[in-house]
Amino acid sequence: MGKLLLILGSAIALPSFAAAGGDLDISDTVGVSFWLVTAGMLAATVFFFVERDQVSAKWKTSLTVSGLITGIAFWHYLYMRGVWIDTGDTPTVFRYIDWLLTVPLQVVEFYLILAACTSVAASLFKKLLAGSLVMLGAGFAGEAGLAPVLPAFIIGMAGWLYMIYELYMGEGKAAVSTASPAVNSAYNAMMMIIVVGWAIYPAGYAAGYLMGGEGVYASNLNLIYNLADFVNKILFGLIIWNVAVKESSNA
Ligand SMILES: *C/C=C(C)/C=C/C=C(C)/C=C/C1=C(C)CCCC1(C)C
Repeated sequence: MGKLLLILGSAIALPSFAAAGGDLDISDTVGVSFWLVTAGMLAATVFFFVERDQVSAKWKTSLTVSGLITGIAFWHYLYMRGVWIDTGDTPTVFRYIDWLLTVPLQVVEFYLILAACTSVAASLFKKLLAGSLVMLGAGFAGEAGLAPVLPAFIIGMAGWLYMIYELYMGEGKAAVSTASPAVNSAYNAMMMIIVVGWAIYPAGYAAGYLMGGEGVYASNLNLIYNLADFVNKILFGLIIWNVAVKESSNA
């Protein structure tokens, strides 16, 4: 374990030097937020992997997935903050590559929470995955200038709302009705994340692209996306960790 972390640490240290450009300006709020979230992602990654030892077997995979999510995000944040600080541009492609990897992993996480208590059909996983790909594909098309921003937004929203529908009304709801209180609190946390936490992303898109005129409000966009990543990757992982520790000490 110790060796593993050392290897991981040295591998990820490389781009942190490569990506660091000029100094961070104190008035660059967005740059500061990139920096804070980068550090938070690293800390969270180490934390989730180390804490695997504290929880019972069925929760270990959840913590592994949480650590992978923050680890992948850490890697991308090293580059994204470099792009922002050096050029002031929005790192759209890095951002979406990160989401393309981490959003399906969050869907895996949702699925694992449900699977911890009951047998959930694999079809639920496929539906959630499909919804998330529509959401991200449309969002990317809008942000990269491949499609007009408003229609892309509406299609992306439809993908997201479909996922909420499946979890609330569809198979997800049925799956938790007989679960333990701890699994229920993990399920409720998960619903909070996908409904409230994820809502920060379309709010960021709207504040960036839908404020009228041709302008793109890059500061709004990046600041809100960074906040959203902090909430959805780090806080969500901590909620799962908390439930896992409680469940494990009761067992
Ligand atoms: C770790 C990264 C996560 C959890 C990213 C989540 C991203 C979203 C929930 C994005 C949602 C969007 C819409 C609902 C509408 C179209 C624009 C998006 C892609 C920002």
